[in-house]
This record gives sequence, structure tokens and C-alpha cells, in this order.
Amino acid sequence: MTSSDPTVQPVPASVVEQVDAADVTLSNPKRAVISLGSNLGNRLETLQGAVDALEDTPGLRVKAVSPVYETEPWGVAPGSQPSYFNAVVLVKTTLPPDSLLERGHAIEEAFERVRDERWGPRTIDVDILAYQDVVSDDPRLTLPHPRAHERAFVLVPWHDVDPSAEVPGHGPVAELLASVGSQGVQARADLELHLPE
Ligand code: A4P
Ligand code: MG
Repeated sequence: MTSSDPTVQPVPASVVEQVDAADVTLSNPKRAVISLGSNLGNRLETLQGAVDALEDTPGLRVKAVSPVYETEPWGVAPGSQPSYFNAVVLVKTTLPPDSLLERGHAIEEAFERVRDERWGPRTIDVDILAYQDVVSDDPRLTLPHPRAHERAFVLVPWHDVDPSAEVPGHGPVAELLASVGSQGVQARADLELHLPE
């Protein structure tokens, strides 16, 4: 992985544990943006479960959770899959990017996500949209997420939680959103995700 931020260093587990044990503010945390998507099972409960599981992660604090959006499945034939619930979460973390990805995969497994086709229906997808300003073309963890800048279901909730955000290498989320439009993305004002206490 290449990083434009030389300060991104793996954090020894002992440091993470110490920080958590003391339950104090994380020391020198990094900022990451995470996308959650669900189109199988109880979508709202699963999204909330993923938010809670993120907050339960040693060395990670959830800072903001977007509204819930109901979105048309992207990348598949119309009507071939149930609609998604999507949301975006801002976190601060001492975990390095690889560990954050592993944690996302563990959360997907906890919600019994089955991978049988690309862009297939899923109980939960946990994608890292951005980690600081890190740019990486590693297929295991591409940063920023390679399709984030062209997806309204990502840009709309990202803009909600951070209106001045930029997608590294692509520009301000607000401008990207203006160019893709918000078609197929409906706010579900009747639903809400809670920021863990
Ligand atoms: N990977 C690489 N970079 C990242 C990253 N930044 N974050 C790797 C997370 N994972 C990343 O992912 C495939 C591989 O991507 C993993 O091995 C991981 O290490 P996956 O979750 O196993 O499979 P996937 O999600 O089906 O594939 P892909 O290509 O990542 O799909 P996307 O782009 O995530 O799209 N429509 C709506 N409305 N809402 C959605 O949330 N999501 C998708 C999935 C399609 N259509 C959707 C939605
Ligand atoms: Mg994914």
C-alpha cells in the first residue's frame, strides 16, 4: 500500500488496549469514512448492529452516523434485487487501514454475509470509503473506495455527515454529488440509526 500520509503507522495492540482500558480519548486517531449497505433481512437492525459493532471495536470511536437512505440497487438489472438501506459513518481510529478492513470483514461475517456473486444481495456490506488522505490501488484495500465518487448512495449520506468532505483524488463530495445527482436515493425520515452512547 502506498500512503500520501507518512504519519499512518500500525498501532501496536498493547497501545490500543491501553487506550480502551483507560476509556480516554484515543491518542492521535486517524479519520475514516465507512459505508454500510444492506438489502437482505432486517436492513435497519443490521445497519444499527454494524454501527454498534464498530463502536465496540478497540481503538475506534464512531463520531457521526448519517440518516438512512433507501436506494435502488446499483450495478444490477432493475428489479432483480431488493432495495438497499445505505448509510455512512464517520469514525476516529487508531487502527491502521488493514486492521480496519479486517474489522469490517468480521462484522460482515457476524451478520452472516454470503459472498456468491459480485454485487449480489447481502445482509451487510462494510466498505472503507476513505482513510485520512491515503491513496492506494491495492486490490485488497483500494483507497479511496474506487467507486465512491460515482455513487449517489454513498455521496448523499457522506455529504450529510461531512459537507466539506473531499474524496482524495476526485474532489469535494458536494461537487461530485452535484454531478451524479441523487436519483434512486430516498431519505427514510421515518427511520434512524443511533450513535452509540
Ligand atoms: N476491497 C478493496 N477496497 C476496499 C475498500 N475500500 N473497502 C476489497 C472494502 N473492501 C475493499 O468486496 C470485494 C473485495 O474488495 C474484498 O476482498 C475487499 O478486500 P466484497 O465486499 O467481498 O464484495 P462486493 O461488495 O460484492 O464487491 P465490490 O466490488 O466491493 O462491490 P461494491 O463496490 O462494494 O458494491 N447498490 C446500492 N444501492 N447500495 C449498495 O450498498 N453495494 C454494492 C456493492 C453494489 N450495489 C449497491 C450497493
Ligand atoms: Mg464491499
